[in-house]
Amino acid sequence: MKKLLRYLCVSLLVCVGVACSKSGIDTIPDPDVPPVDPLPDTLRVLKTGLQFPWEILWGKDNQLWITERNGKISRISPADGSTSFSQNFINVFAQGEGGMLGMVQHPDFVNNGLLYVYYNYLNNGQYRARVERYKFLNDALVEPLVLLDNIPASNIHNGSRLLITADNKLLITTGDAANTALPQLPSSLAGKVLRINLDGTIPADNPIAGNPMWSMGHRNPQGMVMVNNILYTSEHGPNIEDEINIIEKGSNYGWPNVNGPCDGAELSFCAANNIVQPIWSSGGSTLAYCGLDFYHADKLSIWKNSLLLVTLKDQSLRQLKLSDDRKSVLSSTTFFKNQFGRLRDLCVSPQGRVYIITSNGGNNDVIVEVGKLP
Ligand SMILES: [Ca+2]
Ligand SMILES: [Ca+2]
Repeated sequence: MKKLLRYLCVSLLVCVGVACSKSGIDTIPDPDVPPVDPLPDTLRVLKTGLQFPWEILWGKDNQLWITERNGKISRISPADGSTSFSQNFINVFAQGEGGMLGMVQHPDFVNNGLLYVYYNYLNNGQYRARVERYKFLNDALVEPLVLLDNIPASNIHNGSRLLITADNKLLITTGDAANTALPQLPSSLAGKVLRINLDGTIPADNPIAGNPMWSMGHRNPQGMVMVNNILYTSEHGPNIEDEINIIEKGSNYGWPNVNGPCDGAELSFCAANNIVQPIWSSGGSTLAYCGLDFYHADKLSIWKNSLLLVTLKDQSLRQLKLSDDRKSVLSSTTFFKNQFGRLRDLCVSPQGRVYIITSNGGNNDVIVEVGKLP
């Protein structure tokens, strides 16, 4: 009798918590199917107590995955903000703006558990970065495999967003690592968008044989998103002209000789080196452009067909409305100005909710869930 009562109680609880199937017990969600969206349409702080989170992504398992710069990777429930997995990596050396940074999951993560990270470490006392693959197995990230090593790093300008394309190439942004001589050198891994295969080999159709370089002349790109084969990056300018770029194979984006649009003394260098200019820039000041994503859901309908960009210094989210061909930005609208402090990154759920991470420090960083616009 006791057993039966307990069964009835559990069944009732399960039925109250989620939409019940007819049998009343078949409630384990299939990870391949995005769950129905049972959450109210609110703007809320989903999670508190984080320390400089750097990456947030919507996992293939319909959970939120984040990195924190001090060397931590965590999985967080989008329903209630609880942490269901967390692992610290002692091989990460956090210093200045460096540490555990970019992360992306393999498209088939649910079946193969493969996950790629970009982090800083010490190589014989030299500050460096690497791209490493892990396997998520029995609730642990195991079997590390270094795919790209010895990338120049510094206290500042480490780039380091990761993205996997539809044709299974891994794209990596790198900053100039505080050395402006490097972005214009094809032989250096710094100040580039890099492109490698998922096993770390170099694709045969890269611009230069045997070189992971895909594009050059970047200062500090900390946002990257691909939409229907158009690759966008966001990039920090020095004291003016943060940039949004469309990245084309083998192209030069100008840094340090050119900042923002080609003008004044830059014109001759631009003409001689076929510099690609940004499709959007911040003009005469910097906002500190950071995480970048694309929004096309019905939920927050005024954001449809827009790039969403978060900023650190300006402490805001910028909606960059795209043209129909998505090759240019039509307008910029500011949201959440000074509401949550510095904003590092964001992701979009299949239901059209937006999740933003802050970068304020003091173990006081949060995940904000946007299910409704102000
Ligand atoms: Ca540029
Ligand atoms: Ca310029």
